[in-house]
Amino acid sequence: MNILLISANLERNPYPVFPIGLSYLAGPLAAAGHRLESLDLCFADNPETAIAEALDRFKPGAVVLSIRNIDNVTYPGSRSYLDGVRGAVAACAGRVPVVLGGSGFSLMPVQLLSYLGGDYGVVGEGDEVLPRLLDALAAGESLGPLPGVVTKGSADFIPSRPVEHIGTPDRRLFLVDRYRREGGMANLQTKRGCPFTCIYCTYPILEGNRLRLRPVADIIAEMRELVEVYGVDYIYFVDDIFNYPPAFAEELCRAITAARLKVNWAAFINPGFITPTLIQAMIEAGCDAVEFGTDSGSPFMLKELGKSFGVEDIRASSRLCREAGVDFAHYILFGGPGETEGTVVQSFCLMDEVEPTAVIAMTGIRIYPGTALFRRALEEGVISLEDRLLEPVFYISAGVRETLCTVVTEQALLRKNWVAPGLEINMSDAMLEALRHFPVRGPLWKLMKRLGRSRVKPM
Ligand code: B12
Ligand code: SF4
Repeated sequence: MNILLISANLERNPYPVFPIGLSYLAGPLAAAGHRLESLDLCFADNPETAIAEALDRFKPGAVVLSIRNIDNVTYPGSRSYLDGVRGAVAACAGRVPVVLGGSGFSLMPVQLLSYLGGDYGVVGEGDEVLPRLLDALAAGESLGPLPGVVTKGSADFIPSRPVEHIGTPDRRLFLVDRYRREGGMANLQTKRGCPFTCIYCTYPILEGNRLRLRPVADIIAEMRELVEVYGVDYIYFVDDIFNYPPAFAEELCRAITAARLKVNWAAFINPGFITPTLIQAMIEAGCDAVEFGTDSGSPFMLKELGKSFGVEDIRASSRLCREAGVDFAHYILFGGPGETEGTVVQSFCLMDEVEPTAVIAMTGIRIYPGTALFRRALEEGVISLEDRLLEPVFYISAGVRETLCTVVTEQALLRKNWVAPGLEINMSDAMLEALRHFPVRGPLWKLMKRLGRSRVKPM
Protein backbone atom coordinates (compact mmCIF):
# COMPACT_ATOMS: atom_id res chain seq x y z
CA MET A 1 0.00 0.00 0.00
CA ASN A 2 1.16 3.60 -0.61
CA ILE A 3 1.55 5.41 2.70
CA LEU A 4 2.05 9.15 3.12
CA LEU A 5 3.98 10.08 6.27
CA ILE A 6 3.13 13.62 7.39
CA SER A 7 4.99 15.56 10.06
CA ALA A 8 2.48 18.12 11.36
CA ASN A 9 4.94 20.04 13.53
CA LEU A 10 5.18 23.67 12.38
CA GLU A 11 7.04 24.95 15.46
CA ARG A 12 10.43 26.46 14.60
CA ASN A 13 11.35 27.53 18.13
CA PRO A 14 13.81 27.21 19.70
CA TYR A 15 14.79 25.72 16.33
CA PRO A 16 13.15 23.34 13.83
CA VAL A 17 13.40 19.81 15.25
CA PHE A 18 13.88 16.84 12.90
CA PRO A 19 10.86 14.43 13.00
CA ILE A 20 12.81 11.52 14.47
CA GLY A 21 9.61 9.78 15.63
CA LEU A 22 8.30 9.49 12.08
CA SER A 23 11.70 8.33 10.82
CA TYR A 24 11.54 5.50 13.39
CA LEU A 25 8.36 4.30 11.67
CA ALA A 26 9.72 4.39 8.11
CA GLY A 27 11.94 1.29 8.49
CA PRO A 28 9.27 -1.12 9.82
CA LEU A 29 6.69 0.16 7.30
CA ALA A 30 9.06 -0.28 4.34
CA ALA A 31 10.01 -3.74 5.67
CA ALA A 32 6.31 -4.63 5.69
CA GLY A 33 6.27 -3.93 1.93
CA HIS A 34 4.62 -0.48 1.88
CA ARG A 35 5.71 2.30 -0.50
CA LEU A 36 6.41 5.48 1.43
CA GLU A 37 6.56 9.21 0.81
CA SER A 38 7.02 11.91 3.39
CA LEU A 39 5.62 15.41 3.64
CA ASP A 40 7.05 17.80 6.21
CA LEU A 41 4.58 20.62 6.88
CA CYS A 42 7.27 22.63 8.73
CA PHE A 43 8.64 23.70 5.35
CA ALA A 44 5.38 23.88 3.38
CA ASP A 45 4.17 27.36 2.33
CA ASN A 46 0.60 26.24 2.64
CA PRO A 47 0.19 22.96 4.57
CA GLU A 48 -3.31 22.17 3.33
CA THR A 49 -2.44 22.76 -0.34
CA ALA A 50 0.70 20.67 0.08
CA ILE A 51 -1.37 17.82 1.51
CA ALA A 52 -3.96 18.01 -1.31
CA GLU A 53 -1.19 17.97 -3.90
CA ALA A 54 0.52 14.94 -2.28
CA LEU A 55 -2.78 13.03 -2.07
CA ASP A 56 -3.56 13.70 -5.76
CA ARG A 57 -0.12 12.65 -6.94
CA PHE A 58 0.81 9.76 -4.64
CA LYS A 59 -2.70 8.40 -4.01
CA PRO A 60 -1.87 6.83 -0.63
CA GLY A 61 -3.98 4.08 0.89
CA ALA A 62 -3.37 5.63 4.32
CA VAL A 63 -1.94 8.78 5.86
CA VAL A 64 0.27 8.48 8.95
CA LEU A 65 0.26 11.85 10.68
CA SER A 66 2.72 12.60 13.46
CA ILE A 67 1.76 15.08 16.19
CA ARG A 68 4.87 15.92 18.22
CA ASN A 69 3.57 18.99 20.05
CA ILE A 70 0.06 20.10 20.93
CA ASP A 71 1.13 23.38 22.56
CA ASN A 72 4.27 25.18 23.68
CA VAL A 73 3.82 24.43 27.41
CA THR A 74 4.58 28.05 28.22
CA TYR A 75 2.73 30.32 30.63
CA PRO A 76 1.86 33.09 30.06
CA GLY A 77 2.31 33.20 26.30
CA SER A 78 0.73 29.81 25.74
CA ARG A 79 0.35 28.79 22.10
CA SER A 80 -1.81 25.86 20.98
CA TYR A 81 -0.97 24.03 17.75
CA LEU A 82 -4.23 22.11 17.56
CA ASP A 83 -6.00 24.28 14.96
CA GLY A 84 -3.14 23.73 12.52
CA VAL A 85 -3.20 19.96 13.10
CA ARG A 86 -6.96 19.89 12.74
CA GLY A 87 -6.64 21.65 9.39
CA ALA A 88 -4.10 19.06 8.25
CA VAL A 89 -6.39 16.18 9.24
CA ALA A 90 -9.36 17.87 7.54
CA ALA A 91 -7.34 18.15 4.32
CA CYS A 92 -7.13 14.31 4.26
CA ALA A 93 -10.49 13.42 5.77
CA GLY A 94 -12.92 11.57 3.54
CA ARG A 95 -10.23 10.92 0.94
CA VAL A 96 -8.03 8.43 2.81
CA PRO A 97 -7.90 6.80 6.27
CA VAL A 98 -5.84 8.92 8.64
CA VAL A 99 -3.81 7.41 11.50
CA LEU A 100 -2.65 9.82 14.20
CA GLY A 101 0.23 9.32 16.62
CA GLY A 102 3.23 10.98 18.24
CA SER A 103 4.13 12.25 21.70
CA GLY A 104 1.67 15.16 21.64
CA PHE A 105 -1.14 12.87 20.48
CA SER A 106 -0.34 10.14 23.04
CA LEU A 107 -0.82 12.51 25.98
CA MET A 108 -4.60 12.59 25.46
CA PRO A 109 -5.32 10.14 22.63
CA VAL A 110 -9.06 9.60 23.01
CA GLN A 111 -9.89 13.30 23.30
CA LEU A 112 -7.48 14.26 20.54
CA LEU A 113 -8.75 11.68 18.05
CA SER A 114 -12.24 12.98 18.57
CA TYR A 115 -11.22 16.65 18.45
CA LEU A 116 -8.91 16.36 15.46
CA GLY A 117 -11.12 14.03 13.48
CA GLY A 118 -8.73 11.21 12.44
CA ASP A 119 -9.84 7.61 11.86
CA TYR A 120 -7.35 5.79 14.09
CA GLY A 121 -4.77 6.74 16.68
CA VAL A 122 -1.74 4.89 18.02
CA VAL A 123 -0.80 5.53 21.62
CA GLY A 124 2.92 5.64 22.37
CA GLU A 125 5.51 3.79 20.32
CA GLY A 126 4.41 3.14 16.76
CA ASP A 127 7.31 0.91 15.68
CA GLU A 128 5.37 -2.37 16.05
CA VAL A 129 1.74 -1.32 16.44
CA LEU A 130 1.48 0.81 13.28
CA PRO A 131 2.58 -1.90 10.80
CA ARG A 132 0.06 -4.26 12.43
CA LEU A 133 -2.72 -1.69 12.10
CA LEU A 134 -1.86 -0.90 8.48
CA ASP A 135 -1.64 -4.59 7.56
CA ALA A 136 -5.14 -5.04 8.91
CA LEU A 137 -6.37 -2.00 6.96
CA ALA A 138 -4.65 -3.16 3.76
CA ALA A 139 -6.20 -6.61 4.10
CA GLY A 140 -9.59 -4.98 4.61
CA GLU A 141 -9.96 -6.93 7.87
CA SER A 142 -12.44 -5.64 10.37
CA LEU A 143 -10.47 -4.32 13.27
CA GLY A 144 -10.80 -6.13 16.56
CA PRO A 145 -9.39 -4.37 19.58
CA LEU A 146 -5.68 -3.94 18.73
CA PRO A 147 -3.43 -3.05 21.69
CA GLY A 148 -2.20 0.54 21.44
CA VAL A 149 -4.88 1.56 18.93
CA VAL A 150 -7.72 4.04 19.49
CA THR A 151 -10.53 3.98 16.96
CA LYS A 152 -12.96 6.73 16.09
CA GLY A 153 -15.72 6.94 18.67
CA SER A 154 -14.09 4.60 21.21
CA ALA A 155 -13.78 5.82 24.77
CA ASP A 156 -10.74 3.75 25.69
CA PHE A 157 -7.94 1.54 24.40
CA ILE A 158 -5.81 -1.42 25.46
CA PRO A 159 -2.22 -0.33 26.20
CA SER A 160 0.43 -1.92 23.98
CA ARG A 161 3.57 -3.71 25.15
CA PRO A 162 6.81 -1.68 25.09
CA VAL A 163 9.07 -2.29 22.09
CA GLU A 164 11.92 -4.55 23.27
CA HIS A 165 14.40 -4.03 20.47
CA ILE A 166 14.62 -0.33 19.62
CA GLY A 167 15.80 -0.09 16.04
CA THR A 168 17.53 2.64 14.05
CA PRO A 169 15.54 5.44 12.40
CA ASP A 170 15.49 5.43 8.60
CA ARG A 171 16.09 9.08 7.66
CA ARG A 172 16.34 8.64 3.90
CA LEU A 173 12.88 10.02 3.15
CA PHE A 174 13.30 13.04 5.41
CA LEU A 175 14.92 16.48 5.20
CA VAL A 176 18.00 15.84 7.34
CA ASP A 177 20.03 18.47 5.51
CA ARG A 178 17.39 21.17 5.77
CA TYR A 179 17.12 20.60 9.54
CA ARG A 180 20.90 20.60 9.80
CA ARG A 181 21.04 23.96 8.01
CA GLU A 182 18.10 25.61 9.76
CA GLY A 183 18.26 23.94 13.18
CA GLY A 184 22.02 23.38 13.28
CA MET A 185 21.87 19.75 14.34
CA ALA A 186 20.45 16.25 14.10
CA ASN A 187 18.88 14.22 16.88
CA LEU A 188 19.42 10.70 18.14
CA GLN A 189 17.89 8.42 20.79
CA THR A 190 20.06 6.00 22.79
CA LYS A 191 17.36 4.56 25.07
CA ARG A 192 13.69 4.85 26.00
CA GLY A 193 12.02 5.12 29.39
CA CYS A 194 12.46 6.90 32.70
CA PRO A 195 12.21 5.11 36.07
CA PHE A 196 11.74 8.30 38.12
CA THR A 197 8.51 9.77 39.38
CA CYS A 198 8.55 13.57 39.17
CA ILE A 199 4.97 14.54 39.90
CA TYR A 200 4.20 16.56 36.76
CA CYS A 201 6.19 14.63 34.18
CA THR A 202 4.75 12.83 31.17
CA TYR A 203 7.96 11.18 29.98
CA PRO A 204 7.40 7.93 31.92
CA ILE A 205 3.85 7.90 30.53
CA LEU A 206 5.09 8.33 26.97
CA GLU A 207 8.12 6.06 27.09
CA GLY A 208 7.33 3.79 30.06
CA ASN A 209 9.14 3.61 33.38
CA ARG A 210 11.39 0.73 32.40
CA LEU A 211 14.67 1.65 30.74
CA ARG A 212 15.31 0.03 27.39
CA LEU A 213 18.84 0.61 26.12
CA ARG A 214 19.90 0.44 22.49
CA PRO A 215 22.99 -1.58 21.57
CA VAL A 216 26.01 0.75 21.66
CA ALA A 217 27.20 -0.54 18.28
CA ASP A 218 23.87 0.51 16.67
CA ILE A 219 24.18 4.00 18.17
CA ILE A 220 27.74 4.41 16.91
CA ALA A 221 26.72 3.23 13.44
CA GLU A 222 23.86 5.73 13.43
CA MET A 223 26.18 8.55 14.55
CA ARG A 224 28.69 7.60 11.88
CA GLU A 225 25.98 7.70 9.22
CA LEU A 226 24.82 11.14 10.41
CA VAL A 227 28.36 12.50 10.28
CA GLU A 228 29.69 10.79 7.19
CA VAL A 229 26.60 10.56 4.98
CA TYR A 230 24.61 13.60 6.08
CA GLY A 231 27.46 15.95 7.06
CA VAL A 232 26.06 16.48 10.58
CA ASP A 233 28.48 18.02 13.08
CA TYR A 234 26.16 18.47 16.07
CA ILE A 235 23.77 15.99 17.68
CA TYR A 236 21.15 16.35 20.40
CA PHE A 237 20.50 13.16 22.37
CA VAL A 238 16.75 13.13 22.93
CA ASP A 239 16.80 10.62 25.82
CA ASP A 240 14.76 11.61 28.86
CA ILE A 241 18.03 11.43 30.84
CA PHE A 242 21.31 10.87 29.03
CA ASN A 243 23.38 10.10 32.14
CA TYR A 244 21.15 7.38 33.57
CA PRO A 245 22.16 4.66 34.00
CA PRO A 246 25.63 6.20 34.39
CA ALA A 247 27.50 3.01 33.43
CA PHE A 248 25.71 2.90 30.06
CA ALA A 249 26.38 6.60 29.44
CA GLU A 250 30.07 6.07 30.18
CA GLU A 251 30.29 2.98 27.96
CA LEU A 252 28.65 4.90 25.13
CA CYS A 253 30.97 7.91 25.55
CA ARG A 254 34.04 5.67 25.44
CA ALA A 255 32.71 4.08 22.24
CA ILE A 256 32.05 7.50 20.65
CA THR A 257 35.60 8.56 21.49
CA ALA A 258 37.04 5.34 20.09
CA ALA A 259 35.04 5.86 16.87
CA ARG A 260 36.82 9.22 16.33
CA LEU A 261 33.72 10.93 14.99
CA LYS A 262 33.98 14.65 14.26
CA VAL A 263 30.85 15.65 16.11
CA ASN A 264 29.79 17.64 19.16
CA TRP A 265 26.66 17.01 21.15
CA ALA A 266 24.32 18.07 23.96
CA ALA A 267 21.83 16.21 26.15
CA PHE A 268 19.39 16.36 29.08
CA ILE A 269 21.20 15.47 32.31
CA ASN A 270 20.08 14.56 35.83
CA PRO A 271 22.19 16.40 38.47
CA GLY A 272 22.23 13.24 40.60
CA PHE A 273 24.27 10.94 38.41
CA ILE A 274 27.30 12.93 37.31
CA THR A 275 30.80 11.97 38.42
CA PRO A 276 34.17 13.46 37.45
CA THR A 277 34.89 10.32 35.40
CA LEU A 278 31.59 10.52 33.53
CA ILE A 279 31.84 14.23 32.73
CA GLN A 280 35.40 13.72 31.45
CA ALA A 281 34.25 10.80 29.31
CA MET A 282 31.39 12.95 27.94
CA ILE A 283 33.70 15.82 27.05
CA GLU A 284 36.23 13.53 25.38
CA ALA A 285 33.34 12.13 23.34
CA GLY A 286 32.39 15.63 22.09
CA CYS A 287 29.82 16.87 24.62
CA ASP A 288 29.94 20.68 24.85
CA ALA A 289 26.61 21.53 26.51
CA VAL A 290 24.31 19.89 29.04
CA GLU A 291 20.79 20.77 30.16
CA PHE A 292 19.91 19.90 33.75
CA GLY A 293 16.27 19.14 34.58
CA THR A 294 16.79 20.81 37.94
CA ASP A 295 13.33 22.33 38.54
CA SER A 296 14.11 24.19 41.80
CA GLY A 297 16.82 25.43 44.12
CA SER A 298 14.65 24.86 47.16
CA PRO A 299 15.14 21.57 49.07
CA PHE A 300 11.44 21.64 50.03
CA MET A 301 10.30 22.09 46.40
CA LEU A 302 12.62 19.35 45.13
CA LYS A 303 10.86 16.97 47.52
CA GLU A 304 7.40 18.26 46.61
CA LEU A 305 8.13 17.81 42.90
CA GLY A 306 9.34 14.25 43.53
CA LYS A 307 12.87 14.87 42.29
CA SER A 308 15.46 12.12 42.68
CA PHE A 309 18.25 14.50 43.78
CA GLY A 310 18.91 17.29 46.27
CA VAL A 311 20.49 20.72 46.39
CA GLU A 312 23.96 19.27 47.06
CA ASP A 313 23.75 17.29 43.81
CA ILE A 314 22.93 20.52 41.95
CA ARG A 315 25.94 22.23 43.51
CA ALA A 316 28.32 19.34 42.85
CA SER A 317 27.22 18.70 39.25
CA SER A 318 27.41 22.42 38.42
CA ARG A 319 30.90 22.60 39.87
CA LEU A 320 31.98 19.64 37.75
CA CYS A 321 30.68 21.33 34.58
CA ARG A 322 32.31 24.65 35.43
CA GLU A 323 35.66 23.04 36.22
CA ALA A 324 35.52 20.92 33.09
CA GLY A 325 34.60 23.96 30.97
CA VAL A 326 31.36 22.54 29.58
CA ASP A 327 28.43 24.94 29.04
CA PHE A 328 25.47 24.07 31.24
CA ALA A 329 21.90 25.27 31.70
CA HIS A 330 19.52 24.62 34.57
CA TYR A 331 15.79 24.35 33.79
CA ILE A 332 13.70 25.78 36.64
CA LEU A 333 9.95 25.15 37.01
CA PHE A 334 8.27 27.71 39.24
CA GLY A 335 4.83 27.36 40.78
CA GLY A 336 4.65 23.71 41.87
CA PRO A 337 2.67 22.58 44.93
CA GLY A 338 3.86 24.43 48.02
CA GLU A 339 5.84 27.11 46.14
CA THR A 340 6.06 30.40 48.04
CA GLU A 341 7.97 33.62 47.42
CA GLY A 342 10.57 32.23 49.86
CA THR A 343 11.17 29.07 47.79
CA VAL A 344 11.27 31.15 44.59
CA VAL A 345 14.03 33.26 46.11
CA GLN A 346 15.89 30.08 47.11
CA SER A 347 16.01 29.07 43.44
CA PHE A 348 17.42 32.45 42.41
CA CYS A 349 20.02 32.23 45.21
CA LEU A 350 21.15 28.75 44.24
CA MET A 351 21.44 29.71 40.58
CA ASP A 352 23.48 32.80 41.54
CA GLU A 353 25.77 30.51 43.49
CA VAL A 354 26.27 27.76 40.88
CA GLU A 355 26.64 30.21 37.97
CA PRO A 356 25.31 28.23 35.03
CA THR A 357 25.77 29.49 31.46
CA ALA A 358 21.99 29.92 31.37
CA VAL A 359 18.90 29.37 33.49
CA ILE A 360 15.70 28.56 31.59
CA ALA A 361 12.73 29.40 33.81
CA MET A 362 9.12 28.37 33.28
CA THR A 363 6.33 29.92 35.33
CA GLY A 364 3.49 27.48 35.98
CA ILE A 365 3.42 23.73 35.33
CA ARG A 366 1.15 22.28 32.64
CA ILE A 367 -1.24 19.70 34.04
CA TYR A 368 -1.47 16.42 32.11
CA PRO A 369 -3.83 13.48 32.76
CA GLY A 370 -2.17 10.47 34.40
CA THR A 371 0.31 12.47 36.47
CA ALA A 372 0.42 12.91 40.25
CA LEU A 373 0.07 16.66 39.67
CA PHE A 374 -3.21 16.02 37.86
CA ARG A 375 -4.58 14.17 40.90
CA ARG A 376 -3.36 16.91 43.22
CA ALA A 377 -4.94 19.60 41.03
CA LEU A 378 -8.23 17.67 41.10
CA GLU A 379 -8.13 17.38 44.89
CA GLU A 380 -7.42 21.09 45.21
CA GLY A 381 -10.19 22.02 42.78
CA VAL A 382 -7.76 23.63 40.33
CA ILE A 383 -9.29 21.43 37.61
CA SER A 384 -12.36 19.21 37.43
CA LEU A 385 -12.86 15.86 35.71
CA GLU A 386 -14.85 17.65 33.01
CA ASP A 387 -11.85 19.78 31.96
CA ARG A 388 -10.43 18.42 28.70
CA LEU A 389 -6.96 19.94 29.14
CA LEU A 390 -6.49 20.03 25.36
CA GLU A 391 -6.04 23.75 25.88
CA PRO A 392 -3.31 23.92 28.52
CA VAL A 393 -4.10 24.51 32.17
CA PHE A 394 -1.14 25.44 34.37
CA TYR A 395 -0.69 24.64 38.03
CA ILE A 396 0.51 27.62 40.07
CA SER A 397 0.58 27.14 43.82
CA ALA A 398 -1.91 29.29 45.73
CA GLY A 399 1.02 30.85 47.65
CA VAL A 400 2.35 32.60 44.52
CA ARG A 401 -0.58 32.58 42.09
CA GLU A 402 -0.95 36.36 42.10
CA THR A 403 2.72 37.31 42.31
CA LEU A 404 4.81 34.65 40.56
CA CYS A 405 5.16 36.32 37.16
CA THR A 406 6.00 39.71 38.69
CA VAL A 407 8.60 38.30 41.10
CA VAL A 408 10.27 36.15 38.44
CA THR A 409 10.27 39.02 35.94
CA GLU A 410 11.86 41.42 38.43
CA GLN A 411 14.52 38.96 39.54
CA ALA A 412 15.27 37.49 36.11
CA LEU A 413 15.73 40.93 34.57
CA LEU A 414 18.48 41.62 37.09
CA ARG A 415 20.45 38.67 35.75
CA LYS A 416 21.99 38.29 32.34
CA ASN A 417 21.91 34.49 32.21
CA TRP A 418 18.18 34.01 32.85
CA VAL A 419 15.78 33.12 30.05
CA ALA A 420 12.03 33.05 30.77
CA PRO A 421 10.19 32.15 27.56
CA GLY A 422 6.68 32.78 28.96
CA LEU A 423 7.67 36.22 30.18
CA GLU A 424 9.64 36.99 27.00
CA ILE A 425 12.80 37.56 29.02
CA ASN A 426 15.84 36.99 26.81
CA MET A 427 13.60 34.91 24.53
CA SER A 428 11.05 35.89 21.92
CA ASP A 429 10.36 34.68 18.40
CA ALA A 430 12.18 37.73 17.00
CA MET A 431 15.16 37.22 19.27
CA LEU A 432 15.45 33.54 18.36
CA GLU A 433 15.29 34.42 14.68
CA ALA A 434 18.10 36.96 15.16
CA LEU A 435 20.20 34.55 17.26
CA ARG A 436 20.06 31.92 14.54
CA HIS A 437 22.35 34.13 12.44
CA PHE A 438 25.14 33.80 15.02
CA PRO A 439 27.61 31.01 14.36
CA VAL A 440 26.50 28.95 17.38
CA ARG A 441 26.55 25.18 17.31
CA GLY A 442 24.15 23.46 19.68
CA PRO A 443 21.56 25.00 21.99
CA LEU A 444 21.09 28.75 21.51
CA TRP A 445 21.35 29.43 25.25
CA LYS A 446 25.10 28.89 24.85
CA LEU A 447 25.12 32.46 23.50
CA MET A 448 24.17 33.78 26.93
CA LYS A 449 27.79 33.74 28.01
CA ARG A 450 28.57 36.37 25.37
CA LEU A 451 26.27 38.69 27.31
CA GLY A 452 28.70 38.57 30.23
CA ARG A 453 28.13 37.70 33.85
CA SER A 454 25.14 38.50 36.06
CA ARG A 455 24.55 42.09 37.00
CA VAL A 456 23.80 41.19 40.62
CA LYS A 457 25.96 39.92 43.41
CA PRO A 458 24.73 36.54 44.68
CA MET A 459 21.60 37.07 46.84
C1 B12 B 1 14.12 15.87 23.27
C2 B12 B 1 12.89 16.76 23.38
C3 B12 B 1 13.05 18.11 23.03
C4 B12 B 1 14.36 18.71 22.52
C5 B12 B 1 14.50 18.33 21.05
C6 B12 B 1 15.94 18.30 20.60
C7 B12 B 1 16.11 17.77 19.21
N1 B12 B 1 17.04 18.34 18.50
O1 B12 B 1 15.41 16.86 18.80
C8 B12 B 1 14.11 20.24 22.73
C9 B12 B 1 14.60 20.62 24.11
C10 B12 B 1 14.73 21.18 21.72
C11 B12 B 1 12.58 20.26 22.73
C12 B12 B 1 11.85 21.38 22.39
C13 B12 B 1 10.46 21.42 22.45
N2 B12 B 1 9.64 20.51 22.99
CO1 B12 B 1 10.22 18.72 23.47
N3 B12 B 1 10.60 16.96 23.95
C14 B12 B 1 11.65 16.23 23.82
C15 B12 B 1 11.38 14.78 24.32
C16 B12 B 1 12.09 14.58 25.65
C17 B12 B 1 11.79 13.67 23.37
C18 B12 B 1 11.26 13.82 21.94
C19 B12 B 1 11.88 12.77 21.05
O2 B12 B 1 12.69 13.08 20.18
N4 B12 B 1 11.53 11.46 21.25
C20 B12 B 1 12.09 10.35 20.51
C21 B12 B 1 11.17 9.89 19.36
C22 B12 B 1 11.74 8.65 18.71
O3 B12 B 1 9.91 9.56 19.92
P1 B12 B 1 8.54 10.17 19.39
O4 B12 B 1 8.76 11.39 18.61
O5 B12 B 1 7.60 10.23 20.51
O6 B12 B 1 8.04 9.05 18.34
C23 B12 B 1 7.58 7.77 18.74
C24 B12 B 1 6.08 7.73 19.08
O7 B12 B 1 5.55 8.95 19.52
C25 B12 B 1 5.41 7.23 17.83
N5 B12 B 1 5.01 8.18 16.80
C26 B12 B 1 5.52 9.37 16.45
N6 B12 B 1 4.81 9.90 15.44
C27 B12 B 1 3.84 9.03 15.12
C28 B12 B 1 2.82 9.07 14.17
C29 B12 B 1 1.95 8.00 14.08
C30 B12 B 1 0.81 8.05 13.11
C31 B12 B 1 2.10 6.87 14.91
C32 B12 B 1 1.21 5.73 14.78
C33 B12 B 1 3.11 6.84 15.89
C34 B12 B 1 3.96 7.92 15.98
O8 B12 B 1 6.38 6.34 17.30
C35 B12 B 1 7.70 6.88 17.50
C36 B12 B 1 8.67 5.76 17.68
O9 B12 B 1 8.28 4.93 18.77
C37 B12 B 1 9.81 14.80 24.49
C38 B12 B 1 9.27 14.02 25.68
C39 B12 B 1 9.29 12.55 25.41
N7 B12 B 1 9.89 11.80 26.26
O10 B12 B 1 8.73 12.12 24.41
C40 B12 B 1 9.50 16.31 24.63
C41 B12 B 1 8.19 16.83 24.07
C42 B12 B 1 7.91 16.20 22.71
N8 B12 B 1 8.43 18.24 23.89
C43 B12 B 1 7.39 18.98 24.08
C44 B12 B 1 7.33 20.38 23.81
C45 B12 B 1 6.06 21.08 24.17
C46 B12 B 1 8.42 21.07 23.25
C47 B12 B 1 8.48 22.57 22.89
C48 B12 B 1 7.23 23.15 22.23
C49 B12 B 1 8.82 23.30 24.18
C50 B12 B 1 9.10 24.79 23.98
N9 B12 B 1 8.18 25.65 24.34
O11 B12 B 1 10.16 25.12 23.49
C51 B12 B 1 9.70 22.62 21.95
C52 B12 B 1 9.29 22.41 20.48
C53 B12 B 1 10.48 22.30 19.55
C54 B12 B 1 10.07 22.10 18.11
N10 B12 B 1 10.67 22.88 17.20
O12 B12 B 1 9.21 21.30 17.84
C55 B12 B 1 6.23 18.17 24.61
C56 B12 B 1 5.05 17.99 23.65
C57 B12 B 1 3.73 17.88 24.39
C58 B12 B 1 2.91 19.12 24.28
N11 B12 B 1 2.33 19.60 25.36
O13 B12 B 1 2.76 19.65 23.21
C59 B12 B 1 6.93 16.81 25.01
C60 B12 B 1 6.10 15.56 24.84
C61 B12 B 1 7.34 16.96 26.50
C62 B12 B 1 6.18 17.14 27.44
N12 B12 B 1 5.95 18.33 27.90
O14 B12 B 1 5.49 16.26 27.81
N13 B12 B 1 12.05 19.04 23.04
S1 SF4 C 1 11.53 15.09 35.01
FE1 SF4 C 1 13.19 13.80 34.17
S2 SF4 C 1 13.70 12.41 35.87
FE2 SF4 C 1 11.71 13.28 36.36
S3 SF4 C 1 10.23 11.76 35.58
FE3 SF4 C 1 10.55 13.32 33.97
S4 SF4 C 1 12.15 12.51 32.66
FE4 SF4 C 1 12.19 11.33 34.56
